[in-house]
Amino acid sequence: MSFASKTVPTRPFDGQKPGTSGLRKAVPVFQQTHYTENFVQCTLSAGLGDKIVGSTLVVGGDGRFYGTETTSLIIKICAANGVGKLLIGQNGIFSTPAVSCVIRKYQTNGGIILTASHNPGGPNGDFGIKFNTANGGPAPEGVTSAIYEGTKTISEYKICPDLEVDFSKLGTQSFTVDGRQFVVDVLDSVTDYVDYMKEIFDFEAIRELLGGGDGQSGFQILLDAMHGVTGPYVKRILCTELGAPESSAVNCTPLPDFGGHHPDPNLTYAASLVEELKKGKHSFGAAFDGDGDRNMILGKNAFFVTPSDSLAVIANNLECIPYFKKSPAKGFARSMPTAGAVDRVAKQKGLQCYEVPTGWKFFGNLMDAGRLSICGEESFGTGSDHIREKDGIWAVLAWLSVLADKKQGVEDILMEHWKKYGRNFFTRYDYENCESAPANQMMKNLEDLIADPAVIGGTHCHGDKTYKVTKADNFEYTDPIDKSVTKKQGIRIIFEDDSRIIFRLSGTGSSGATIRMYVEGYESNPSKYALDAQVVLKPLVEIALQVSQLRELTGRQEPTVIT
Ligand code: VG1
Ligand code: CO
Repeated sequence: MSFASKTVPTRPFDGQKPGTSGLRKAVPVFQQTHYTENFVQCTLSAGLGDKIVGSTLVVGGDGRFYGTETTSLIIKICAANGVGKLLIGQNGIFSTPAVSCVIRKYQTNGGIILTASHNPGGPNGDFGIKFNTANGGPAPEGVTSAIYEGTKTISEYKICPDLEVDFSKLGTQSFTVDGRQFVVDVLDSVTDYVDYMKEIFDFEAIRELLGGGDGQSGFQILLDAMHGVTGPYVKRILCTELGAPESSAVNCTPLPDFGGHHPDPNLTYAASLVEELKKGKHSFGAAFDGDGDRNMILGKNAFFVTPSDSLAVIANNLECIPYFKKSPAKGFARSMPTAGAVDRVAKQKGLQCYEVPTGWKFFGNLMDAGRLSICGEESFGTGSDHIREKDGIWAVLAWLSVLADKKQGVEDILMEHWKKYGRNFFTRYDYENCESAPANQMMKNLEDLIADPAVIGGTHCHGDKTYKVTKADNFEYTDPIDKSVTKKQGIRIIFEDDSRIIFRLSGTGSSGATIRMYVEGYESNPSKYALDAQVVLKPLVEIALQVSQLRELTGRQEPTVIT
């Protein structure tokens, strides 16, 4: 069928600046006339440049409200701009890691992901548009700022208004648009990803751990997809392929509003999983976020594995994953606020460990240059160079591989790990939806504080604990590969014993300001390993609150979420 495109006049909108990963706002913002069209047009123009005509892109999202409407718009705008082919997940569904996998497998020019990750969905919830480049990873700063610049001056976009494509049906559909061929290939959302996981992991070993198909091993697992996109992946991989009983997969139907919850795998928002695990029936539990790139790992009796430790444990046990037998680890990395547990593993193995700003895009350059194999963030993100996104299902398969190999429980593995390396206690306090002015003021005050040379050598006390400042800065990163410099990535105050307090403002929030306060303290006394992080870190938390005047400035006495 033949179609003609047209050019539609538009005007710039405020606030189309992409944050930590893509543009996120409340749904009604995207529903304003031309708002989504503008952003998609600028994404294509800046993201693909002179490669637009004849390019191939992947499109998919986490199934949240407004996803199908946006997918239809993207099809029309891509067709009008001369894109040659779209690979779309059936019904517009792809997890973020699956998009990365498909971009790389079919060597496309990039992809568009429709998600607001772990933020709530629904008519009044959040929505987001994210662009990934040809390496499968989130667009680097250069591309996102070019997109943003475009949104400030856009005066028209191209669209093929009559092109309606049914993306619920698998298979290839061809159209003629302005005399050019335009192809839409609707792919099964899970197949390419599952095939890849089978190459990476020893499915037979995991299958045996889970009871060889009858689920009778005594090793019971519980996976909570939180009504996000991972549901179909969990069912196909863990149940169909690996033999876990159906009862081990809960909340596996993706819902446009995630059942009214935050699809955020932490101790607060995944509380029902925690409660279930506390009953002691399951040996392993995990939850995933809306778009499937985050994971939370729990052991028996809801033993919580902090993501910084999860990363270190996986890095320490790579021998049991066939992928790393074939290509041994090249280096490790973590985001700056992530606790330094993985650094100790890297040191022991004689590998480099990189510290990068928050956001997965910073890992990509190191991976593409062959310097990095395993990386993670304290915010429930773990992954490897198999793709260029963090990957929740991958993390679970990595953990199950370790458990199958070591034949120990999650808690025992952590205890053994701490005995070898010591324990990096970590906690993060989130103050969501604060007023912007006081939050900015707090950051400004902290800037001023660290600019004063007298801060170094100063002491801070709480109870019988005294901490002496040895370093204070606003984290700055020079990319070792392209030498680009990223400034002001978080205020750090580092003490004599390597304890740290860190402050930054979230780049993914969709309204107001979210303050993140990170606290880390290292302990090498084995009698303390089993203690609660909140107890051990209490003095540092109090010092952080005093130094920042967070309570006084924001009026918040308690954080919204503690990790
Ligand atoms: C948060 C996390 C960060 C993560 C980002 C995207 O960013 O802290 O570690 O990379 O979300 O995660 P911020 O700027 O709000 O702190 V997700 O699961 O969007 O893809
Ligand atoms: Co996410």
